[in-house]
Amino acid sequence: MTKNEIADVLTEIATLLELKGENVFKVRAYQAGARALEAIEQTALNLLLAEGTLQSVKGIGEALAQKIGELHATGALIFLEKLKASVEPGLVEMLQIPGLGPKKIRALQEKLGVVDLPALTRACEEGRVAQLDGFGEKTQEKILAGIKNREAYGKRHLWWDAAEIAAPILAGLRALPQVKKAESAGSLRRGLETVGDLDFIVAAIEIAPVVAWFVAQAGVKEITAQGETKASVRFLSGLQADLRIVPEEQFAFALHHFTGSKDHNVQMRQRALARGLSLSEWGLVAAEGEGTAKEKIATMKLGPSAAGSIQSEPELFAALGLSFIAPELREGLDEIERAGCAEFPRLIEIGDLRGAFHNHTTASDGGHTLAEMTAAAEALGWEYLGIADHSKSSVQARGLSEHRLGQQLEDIRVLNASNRFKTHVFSGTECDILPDGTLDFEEALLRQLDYVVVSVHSAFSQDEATMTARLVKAIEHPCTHMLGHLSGRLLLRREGYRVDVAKVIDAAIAHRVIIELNANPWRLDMDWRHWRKAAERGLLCAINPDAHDIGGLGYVRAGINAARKGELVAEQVMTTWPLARVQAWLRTRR
Ligand code: DGT
Ligand code: CA
Ligand code: CA
Ligand code: ZN
Repeated sequence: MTKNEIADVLTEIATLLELKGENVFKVRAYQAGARALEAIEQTALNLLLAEGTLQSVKGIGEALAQKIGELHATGALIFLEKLKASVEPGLVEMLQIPGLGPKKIRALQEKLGVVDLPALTRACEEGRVAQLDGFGEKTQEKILAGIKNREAYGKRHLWWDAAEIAAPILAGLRALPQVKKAESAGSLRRGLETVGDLDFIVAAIEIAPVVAWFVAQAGVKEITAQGETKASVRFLSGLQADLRIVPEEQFAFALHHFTGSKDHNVQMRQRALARGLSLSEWGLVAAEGEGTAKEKIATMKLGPSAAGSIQSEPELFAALGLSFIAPELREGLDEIERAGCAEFPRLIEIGDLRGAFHNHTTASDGGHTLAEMTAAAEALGWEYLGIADHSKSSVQARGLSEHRLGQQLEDIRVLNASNRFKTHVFSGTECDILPDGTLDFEEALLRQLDYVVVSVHSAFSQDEATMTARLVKAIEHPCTHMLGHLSGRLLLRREGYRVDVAKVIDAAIAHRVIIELNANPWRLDMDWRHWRKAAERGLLCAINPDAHDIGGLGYVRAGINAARKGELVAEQVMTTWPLARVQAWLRTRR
């Protein structure tokens, strides 16, 4: 970390301590430390740290010097993590409201019992905040406006929505004559299920026209920052985007840095340090000697592993003795350690898919007919398409009765026999798992279908043990092939129901039942965090778009992201298998 970054951390610590009502001298010590760092030269700081004499600087004591050393070397501080965890999260959130500092927040807490934003909103609306000493009507109004603004703009966005906004911008950037390279970075590139903001990294020979083009994009509501080499904008949806422009020789470093994640970056920097190197968004240079990486590169004091020779991320990883780590795996889990030992297997790609199983038609709540859905699957080049309309208990989704399911079965038989499409259609059902774990259709009917997906669509509020037993019972049913959307979550809208995921995975493995990776961008369920371990233990996956219209088939792209984050390879995902193998597998489950 640079001295300015460290100073910011010290200021943050002071704020958190003040928020906790800690001793004012302690608070001031951190504030003074931050000011002292701001006054000092980076080279002087490096020297003092190297000599271990930082505490000789006015305003920096023994304890502070130790913390600064830790931050400088590792970019992280255990003390800060602990401190953050000890403060009520609602109070920390209140700090983001303009006009609210630690003193005011403490007053709100002590006098009005306000500890989070919903309570603060109520207190403002009831006029109680205006009556407090040092607040008044104006402040109250400003706080309310700040909360509303935060609600509109502070939220995260679905990966899918963010990707749709990013795609034309990235294409536009690449088409500019001044642009040599352009990529989107950040959580979007890592394929995270939700995205805070977009990050674009561009290598350009001329900067100003690129910035001018970026801030003039359709849908830009506001330019929130504009500097010499960067700009930030806010789109109508509230999504923000950061653009950074770098010289071409820095592109790989900037792309890696701004792809993150932050945890991954911290660990990469530690690995570099252990090899006597300093890694940053600007380059990779020898760690010893004076100056930051940026300064060293600026003054061309380049070491043998200088920035100039590294042109790409694979080369950057190789320079640290690592095999290439796909962006989706850079979450700071154990990927760096593993990349030091071996290559990662080739992760699943969109082109590996040959079909999907959980799709709806106009027979239940879908928007396109069986023939329209099949034509769309054929256009995607899929060998097979599974139709799984809702079952009779899902009344609101126009679930099929036994009679109507029988008709659909016949329709599918006729369609396949007609050879009208190259895509084979499997007849299935998304059969409700009733609250007691039994299925919505009789076994005799289920046996006539090619396959059965079982899902929960009711009684979401069951306790964990009941819900877990319910899912396990459905998995044990002899006709079940797949479990649909395991947790029932809707990202940014609704938490999943309470369920013991480990027990459900165990049951699925034991009974050779597939757990789907529901690729609907709102769901991405089962969560990517469970896949790697489960698949290693033999769990089979199916990437299912849960399409309710022809456009919905394209959701598999979001599913591929999640599958890659879960480190799945094609073999572990049944929907990459050829038709004959899928048919054989479905039959052995009978
Ligand atoms: P988001 O936008 O909240 O979904 O998540 P990210 O990962 O896109 O985060 P963002 O946009 O704040 O920053 C992009 C990347 O830049 C981040 O993944 C890692 C890097 N980065 C940002 N701030 C820091 C930092 O304080 N330390 C380190 N080591 N890296 C950072
Ligand atoms: Ca971001
Ligand atoms: Ca950002
Ligand atoms: Zn469903």
